[in-house]
Amino acid sequence: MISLGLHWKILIGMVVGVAFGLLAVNVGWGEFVVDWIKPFGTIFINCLKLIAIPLIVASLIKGITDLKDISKLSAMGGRTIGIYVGTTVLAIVIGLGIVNLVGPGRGLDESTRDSLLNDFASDAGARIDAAAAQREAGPLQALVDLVPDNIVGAATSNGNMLQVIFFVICFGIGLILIDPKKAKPVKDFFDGVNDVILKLIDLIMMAAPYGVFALLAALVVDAPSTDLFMALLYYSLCVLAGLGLMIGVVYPALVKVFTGRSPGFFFKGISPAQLLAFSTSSSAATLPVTMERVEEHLGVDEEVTSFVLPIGATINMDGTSLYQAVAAVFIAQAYGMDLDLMTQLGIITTALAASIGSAAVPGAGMVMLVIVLGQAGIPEAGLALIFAVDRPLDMCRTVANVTGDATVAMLVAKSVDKLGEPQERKIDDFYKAE
Ligand code: DAS
Repeated sequence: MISLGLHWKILIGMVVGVAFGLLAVNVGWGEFVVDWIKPFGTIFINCLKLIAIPLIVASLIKGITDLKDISKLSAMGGRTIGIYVGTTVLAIVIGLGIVNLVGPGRGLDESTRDSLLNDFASDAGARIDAAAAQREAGPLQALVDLVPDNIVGAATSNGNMLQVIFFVICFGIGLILIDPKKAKPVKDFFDGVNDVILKLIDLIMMAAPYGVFALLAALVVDAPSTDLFMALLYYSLCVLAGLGLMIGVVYPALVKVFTGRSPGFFFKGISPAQLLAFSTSSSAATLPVTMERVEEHLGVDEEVTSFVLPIGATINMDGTSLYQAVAAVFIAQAYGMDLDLMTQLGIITTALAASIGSAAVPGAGMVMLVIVLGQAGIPEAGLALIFAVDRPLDMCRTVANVTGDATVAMLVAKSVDKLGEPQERKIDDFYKAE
């Protein structure tokens, strides 16, 4: 009996899911898929999101208390944020280069543009309202939002991981500063919780092939018509080309140059997390697996993964920022607008801020795109033009987001000498058939 690695089992689940979805569409089983199969995909994602917060709390406290020295925390923090901003700005510049070179919006004929605007105006309006609520808040609101006034509320509300991270970092620092004899039982408790959660990840990942089967079968059934794809083909190809450059060239090159690890080693280690990011379109749901893969298969010490990855999942979204830059210029082109250099440079800063503000959940990048449009003077209603193909592009940009986080974790680990050999834990034993 051949024993397939986790990534192969997930890949098979995805392929069979797409095939089954296509079959369902052609034989009229769409409703059956939505009612009886899609729920299992939702349950799978919920299981992953369920353990994300406990994992962040336990691993971050363990990681910080292992540091024993707060100056190392600030050194690691500075490097982490610096590299995150650097890779995000690079992603935006790549996106702007491609969309200006190809000009996909200039080729969009008026009738298609107007029908897209009509067909998706209400959906776009809902996203615009969601973003407008965030935009009204003022320049320092993001900073204010970092500090929760109620940790239970922060931990339970969706996408508020940054507030949990803020509290846990404060708690970990407090733990370092108190009497070690008093701190030890607390630290041991969280060490134990951390191990339990990692074991739960193993168990949940046994269902991954079935979970992604359900997610992709449902996605194919819900997919928009092919003529919409054809109308937005060039726009989609610009986004995919940029994401492909980041995932296939930039990240493996950074890993090779700064850590000496080969692209093959990197992709073998991170691919199950990438496939999960693709299937779930959620960095938050993928985070537990990203942390497990980066630690166990890419050799990054837990002190680094527990700090770098939860923060990365919420504020480092290279794929999203690239998509926002391409989408903004595409919409401007579709309206016949020519954006001058200063406006495009402005897009770099607003896409950086918008990607940091995007929650790690499906569709968040499109909501925050409204901020980029607003700053550049591009009609926000133009969101309707790209609504139809947002979900498949969201799947791809989430893969870039997760891959970028793993890359930065390796670079930061190397810089603080915490990059070792992978300890291929027994997780794969679950999948090795007897
Ligand atoms: N789906 C988001 C994520 O989880 C990215 C996005 O919406 O752009 O990373």
